[in-house]
Amino acid sequence: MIASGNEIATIRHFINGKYAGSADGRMFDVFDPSTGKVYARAHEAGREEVDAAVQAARRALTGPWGKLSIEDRTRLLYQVADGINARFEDFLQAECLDTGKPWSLARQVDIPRGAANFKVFADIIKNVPCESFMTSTPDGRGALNYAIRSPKGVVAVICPWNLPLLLMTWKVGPALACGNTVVVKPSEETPATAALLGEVMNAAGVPAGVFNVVHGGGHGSAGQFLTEHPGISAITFTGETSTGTQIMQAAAVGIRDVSFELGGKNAGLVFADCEMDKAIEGCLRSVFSNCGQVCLGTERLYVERPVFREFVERLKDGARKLKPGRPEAAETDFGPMVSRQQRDKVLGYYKKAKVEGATLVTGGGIPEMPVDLRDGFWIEPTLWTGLPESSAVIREEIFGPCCHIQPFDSEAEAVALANDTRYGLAATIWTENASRAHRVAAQMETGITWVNCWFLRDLRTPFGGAKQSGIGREGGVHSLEFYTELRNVCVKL
Ligand code: NAD
Ligand code: 6OD
Repeated sequence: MIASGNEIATIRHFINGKYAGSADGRMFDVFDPSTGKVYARAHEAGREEVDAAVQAARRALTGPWGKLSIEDRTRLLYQVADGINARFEDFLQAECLDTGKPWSLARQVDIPRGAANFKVFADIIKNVPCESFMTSTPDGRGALNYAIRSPKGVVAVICPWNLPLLLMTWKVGPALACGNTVVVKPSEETPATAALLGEVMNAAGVPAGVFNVVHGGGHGSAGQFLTEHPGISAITFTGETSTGTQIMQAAAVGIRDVSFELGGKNAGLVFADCEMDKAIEGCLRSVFSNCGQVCLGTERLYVERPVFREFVERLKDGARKLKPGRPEAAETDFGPMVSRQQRDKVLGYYKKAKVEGATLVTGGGIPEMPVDLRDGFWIEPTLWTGLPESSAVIREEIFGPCCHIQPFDSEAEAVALANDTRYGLAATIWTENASRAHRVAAQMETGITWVNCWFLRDLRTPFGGAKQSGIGREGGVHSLEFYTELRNVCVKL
């Protein structure tokens, strides 16, 4: 897969159990965001490679994979999870080369979740009950109705760059557990771990064609070709809301089902009765983890006025202590942005905040880095106060390590401010008043609300976005709703 040459590695598609290049030889550069240097070149799929992957996936549905019992299928998924763990260091290196994220973060979050996503859904599918009804009939003998789940077919899995392995396997795990086959299109920024997963699938004995990967971009490239392919039965997508609109249009042709996890502009509400140490620690994570490139991250903080000054000072101190540096260094806890383009976008918001009259609490630019990291896509963690709610910085998803902090005077005002957005992905509430916590949580127009924590995940729970942050829910049995076709059988007795 990543065939190391002298310097630059090569990343190939994984189709029908084999690594392959593109017929027309088209390739694109893959950057190490910490140095800004090209570290690999990936083959770019045209319609031909996408078609080969979809055809392989379609054939695999009726091959040995389709004939496996649930026990045998889930055993294979356990072997995939074990295979990821066995090659933990390879996945760690690949993920951190692609994203620049600190090894400490990927070691704790991304790679373990990559394995867990297979085990959890293997367990869930084994234990899912079957719905049944006894129905009365005029002859008094009745009928038995029962529902059975069958795979949807070939699922297209289209992924973003921020948590590449975690978010890909979060879809591939349940899709395979339900008996589907998949064609994955990882982000063009971060193709490495998807490609590496092919080796693990082969080693685990997953039949050829069940898991396929094609590389390339979105519009006018592999992403678009995949979503338009008539052999695709359903599309699961994580990414920007505007991309979701395009994919939904493609899915409309042939009436294919979609599951979308999209953008967010998540609010954090800090009440004066919070435990301040806990709130500061949690908000530092929710604003700055993964260099702010987490869809669930907080970009708007509303703080009750009596503790506003203290909160801003302490969050500033915490932000200033974050250490950018080499991803592998033990002391590094702050990585670069994924690409120059993404950094330029975020720096654009830093400029806008200045023009709109924000008070800069900390950051606002590019940090000084050692010579070998100077061309990396580094950016300063940034906090502002003083902007009106109409500001672009408060209304639009930035997806960077920055947050605006605003005081509030009443619970009702805090709820109204949090909900005043077209997005509805996540909210966090910091309070030690349990009644307030439940009351406010119930009013959040979001798919997930965390109280006194952030990104604490139980994979059995429903996950997804309200409003323009998504369509559908995945997680636990909710994933089965998307990845299976529920069919009813009615037997006259
Ligand atoms: P993006 O929408 O630009 O790209 C995501 C994927 O879609 C990439 O693989 C890309 O190549 C592909 N793509 C782009 N245009 C396409 C098209 N027309 N047809 C088919 N595929 C296409 O998103 P991104 O920049 O990679 O990721 C950042 C965004 O993802 C942010 O908005 C963030 O909030 C969102 N996100 C959401 C969640 C969630 O769980 N809700 C999780 C992570 C990221
Ligand atoms: O934890 C998950 O399952 C999940 N989908 C996280 C999304 C993070 C967004 O950046």
